[in-house]
Parts: sequence; C-alpha cells; structure tokens
Amino acid sequence: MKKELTKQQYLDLYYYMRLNRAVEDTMVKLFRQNKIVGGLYSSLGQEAVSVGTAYALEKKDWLAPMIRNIGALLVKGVPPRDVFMQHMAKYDSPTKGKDGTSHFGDLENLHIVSPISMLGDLIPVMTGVAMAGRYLGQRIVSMTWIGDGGSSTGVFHEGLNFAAVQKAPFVLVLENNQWAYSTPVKRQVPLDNLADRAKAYGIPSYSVDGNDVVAVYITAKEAVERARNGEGPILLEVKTFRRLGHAQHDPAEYVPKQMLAYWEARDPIALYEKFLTEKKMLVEKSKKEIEEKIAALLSAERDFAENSPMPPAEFAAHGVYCSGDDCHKIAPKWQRPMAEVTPPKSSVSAVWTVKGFGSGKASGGPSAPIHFGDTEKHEVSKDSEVPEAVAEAIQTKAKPVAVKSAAKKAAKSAAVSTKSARKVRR
Ligand SMILES: Cc1ncc(C[n+]2csc(CCOP(=O)(O)OP(=O)(O)O)c2C)c(N)n1
Ligand SMILES: [Mg+2]
Repeated sequence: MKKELTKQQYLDLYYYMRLNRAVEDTMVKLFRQNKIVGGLYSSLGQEAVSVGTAYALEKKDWLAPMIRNIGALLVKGVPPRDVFMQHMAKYDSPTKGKDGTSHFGDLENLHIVSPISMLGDLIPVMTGVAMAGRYLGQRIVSMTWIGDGGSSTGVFHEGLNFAAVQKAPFVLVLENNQWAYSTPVKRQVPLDNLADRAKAYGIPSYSVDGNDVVAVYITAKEAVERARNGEGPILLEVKTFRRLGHAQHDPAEYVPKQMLAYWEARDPIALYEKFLTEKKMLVEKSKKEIEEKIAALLSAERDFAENSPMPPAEFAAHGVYCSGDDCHKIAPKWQRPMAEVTPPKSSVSAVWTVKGFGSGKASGGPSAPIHFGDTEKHEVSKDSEVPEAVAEAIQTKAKPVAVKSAAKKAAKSAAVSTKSARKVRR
C-alpha cells in the first residue's frame, strides 16, 4: 500500500481533528448552559482515533460509532448541527428529539448504524452488515469501535469469533484509552497489548499509537483494504488516553496526576501541528484560515440547532411502537430480487467463493443453493437435472485454500513500516 499521503489528505486529517475538538468544545458550553438533555461524553485527546480510522473508509463502507467517535461521524459526513440537535433533543434532530445522546444513524445515505449502548453488541451487528455487503457483491467493509472495558464483554468474544469464522470484511477498532469508567485497564485485563485478543480467533491484529493520526490512518487503511480483499476481520488496537472523566458528571479524581500530565503532553492535535509545520504543510496563515472556517461553520450550525424547536408534547407517543407500513416501510431498500442472487441467475460470482471458508457439504446435494463457497466440489453427471448455470458454478468453484498458508501470507503482507504501527500479530 502507498504509505505517502497527499497534501490534501494530510490537511483533511488536521481539519477533521480540529473540527472534532471544536464540536465537542461547543457541546461542553451548551451543557454548562443546561441545553444538553442527555449525557455528554468526551473524546478529548482521542480525536486521532476516530478521525484516522474513519478516514480510511470509502463512501460506500459502513460504520457504527460508540460514544467517543463523534469525529468518525464528522468524517463520514454528518453535519455538526445534527450532533448538536441530537444532544439537545430538538425536533429537527435525526431522532426528532427522542434521544438526548448519540443514538442515531443514517442507513440510506451515509451508511451509519446507530450506536447500541450495550457494549460489544455492535460487533455481531456490524459483522452482519459486512456479510450482507459481501452477499450483495458490494465489496464494502464495515467498522466499529470498542473500548478496553468493552473488550471484556461476552459479546465482544462471541461477535469476533463469529466474524472470524465467517471471514467477514470487518475492522474492529479497539480504543484502549486506559480506563473503563474508574477501572484502569491493568486491573481488568492481564495483557499488555489488547491486540493479543485476536489470537484467540486466528485473525490478524495491529497495535498502533492512537495519538499519531498518520500512523492510525495508515494502519487503518491497510486493515480496511485487507478486509476488503477477503482476508477476513482485523482487530486494530489503538493506544490512547481518556483525558476527562467518563462523562461530564465525573471529575475523574481517581486518575493519577502524573499519568494525566504525560498524556496531556502528547496531545494528538499539538503533535500533528508540529509535524505539519516541520513538513511545511501548515503555516500560521493557513492555520488561522482553518480556525476561522471551523468557527464560522460551528456558529451557523449552533444557531440552527438552538433555533430548532423542542418536539411537540403529542409527539411523545408517536413512533414508540412500529405499527407497520403506516409507520415506516419495513422492507430494506437495498433488497435485490431473490432470483437475482440465487442460481441459476446469480450475476455476482464473488459470493460463491470465499477463500478459506468452511468445507461442509450442502445438505440438499448438487442442486441446492450454494452459500459462500461452503460446498465441496461435486461431480455433476451429464444426465442429472442440474441446471446448466448451477453445474458451471459448481465446476468452476475455487479449491479451498490451506488455512495455514493463507495465514502466513496474510501475516507477511501485514508488515507495516511506520514507526508507530508497531506489530502485526496473528
Ligand atoms: C454490557 C454493558 N455493560 C456495562 C455498561 C455500562 N457502561 C457504559 S460505558 C462503560 C465503560 C466503558 O469503558 P470502555 O469500554 O473502556 O470505553 P470508554 O468509556 O473508555 O470509551 C460502562 C461500564 C454498558 N453500557 N454495557
Ligand atoms: Mg476505556
């Protein structure tokens, strides 16, 4: 993979990190003015994680953010006003005022699945999204984030195992910010590198400095492209630090002062500004222009949000229970006709062969539908009743790849050369 970014890409990463921080600073002000209805979580000092990982996705790819991933939403194209209005429970917000935090998505345009509060539950959900994309021949990748604490939930392990065994094109970002509420990571996981959790599922992993946005982006890009190319899911641990309490209500007095000071000195935006300045990509004038652009944007977005009405009282009972088509269409918009995605009319060859996946026989014999390459090669006799296209699909199906050699190849191709992207693990 090309390791050098274009100047525009370098500056995009800077812009989105600054925007991420400015959006959250604005929300802190709104919170103190009592205008935020729900909880407010901060990603101060973690901006390089959300921005660097989401920037590695293509437009058609899918993501599902967690509470500290507002930066990822901004990169994907969510306007700041939606983030403000959502937290203020305004009527024009994506959930029309029914939620006071970040539980919103956009399935149709931006390909964002709403966060699920139960930690870890997005892992099997996004695995399903990745599998659906593959089934439809879309070559998409799905991504979600999980914290160090969330990586100890049962569903993290069930979900990752499921993704691994299905070879889903899925990237899981493990955002290790050293704390889960007031529990330090050392007191809940006996591992130095949470990337090692991937070993249990036989999938590749990376461990990267989460305060170095370029390292995060390059590693995430490599992970995304490997997943897209059929190597299966990848776990990407980013090491960073939660600089504020769990949410606004938590003064985080349990965090040792020296530890906080160490990470404050490693602020991802300050580090990146130094890098860009040394590389002569950012001068005082361009920095000022970016600051002014963000200030003007957020002033307009904040005005819009503040002027949006609260939902009418009568609306409280609407949309609580879905009543079918008079509520919303239940059929997914992306559905393709069944005949188009099943033999003999299938036009998407990619769905029939997935390297290294399973070797079980389909129960219905040679004329049964073939799913994800899980049937062995069958001898098809000339006089059987198998339709021609099905017979052809069976005959040309790729031979299963020996898992060992595929694993070796994957590990070899994963050698990331950046200083901060430290190791590839199997
Ligand atoms: C299954 C589950 N258990 C507990 C909680 C309550 N809870 C919400 S956030 C949180 C701490 C999460 O820590 P971590 O995963 O490290 O993420 P961070 O807050 O550091 O970003 C807890 C315990 C939850 N939402 N879901
Ligand atoms: Mg944490």
